[in-house]
Amino acid sequence: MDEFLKSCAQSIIDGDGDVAETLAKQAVDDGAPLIDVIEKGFAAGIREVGRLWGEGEMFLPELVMGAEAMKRAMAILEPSIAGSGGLKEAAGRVVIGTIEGDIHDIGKTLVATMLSANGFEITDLGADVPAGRFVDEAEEKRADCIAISALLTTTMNGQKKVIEELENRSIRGQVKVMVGGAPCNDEWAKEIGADGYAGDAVAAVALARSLVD
Ligand code: B12
Repeated sequence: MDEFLKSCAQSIIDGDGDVAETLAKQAVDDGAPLIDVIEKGFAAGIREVGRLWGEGEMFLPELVMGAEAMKRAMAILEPSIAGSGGLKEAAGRVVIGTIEGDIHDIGKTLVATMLSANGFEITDLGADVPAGRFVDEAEEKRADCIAISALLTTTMNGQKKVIEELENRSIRGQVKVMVGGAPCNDEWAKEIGADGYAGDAVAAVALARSLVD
């Protein structure tokens, strides 16, 4: 399994979408633990790509190729995770998206998929979503929880704007807010008055359950 996970990571580092897709199909066919395949395989690869890029050892086209390979693998893995059912208890309605100005959607989509696989009803607004739109949709869908992803230090402040918008409309008490994404942490969640932070998709499910309960 370790070798397999390493190959998954390497396919992303190489930006090789064909290999990533083949490995993802193999994981599904073999009944491999798909969350591990994503977190310890493909996502480890994209994080390494980010590290190499941050250190100037990779250029933007290679970063984009890595992200595209990742998306191709995810397109195969996600339907199988969503179809796996998971535990259906404590479901609630969640409106999720990546905040305005931020196009990173891989982690957000993974969180949405995991929540859905665990019985939550998901409205996925995609990426680059204005603060007001999160609140509009939460009101319309009578959501229990708004989940906001931010991957950039320049966009994370938008998470705070969503909470301010809820306060402006006097509905802050009716909907929980959870935040996530690489620059976020527990302290940030506290600082902006969010109800919780989770560092990965598995923790996000546990957090959503506890907030909705
Ligand atoms: C892939 C990637 C891209 C891809 C995005 C493709 C896509 N469709 O998503 C592309 C190439 C397009 C890209 C563009 C840019 N990127 Co980029 N990118 C990354 C990279 C390498 C990986 C992100 C990723 O997908 N990780 C894998 C997923 C599975 O992990 P995740 O996103 O962290 O999500 C998990 C958790 O955080 C959590 N989570 C996520 N969201 C949520 C939400 C909730 C509610 C909860 C509870 C949990 C949760 O659960 C997820 C699953 O486990 C990161 C590096 C890194 N280490 O994060 C840089 C990174 C985020 N990018 C960065 C930058 C600077 C950019 C650009 C500005 C580059 C440029 N100069 O153009 C642009 C931004 C454009 C924009 N306006 O958004 C910087 C941000 C630096 C900073 N401090 O702000 C990073 C950190 C790279 C670096 N080391 O410098 N990027």
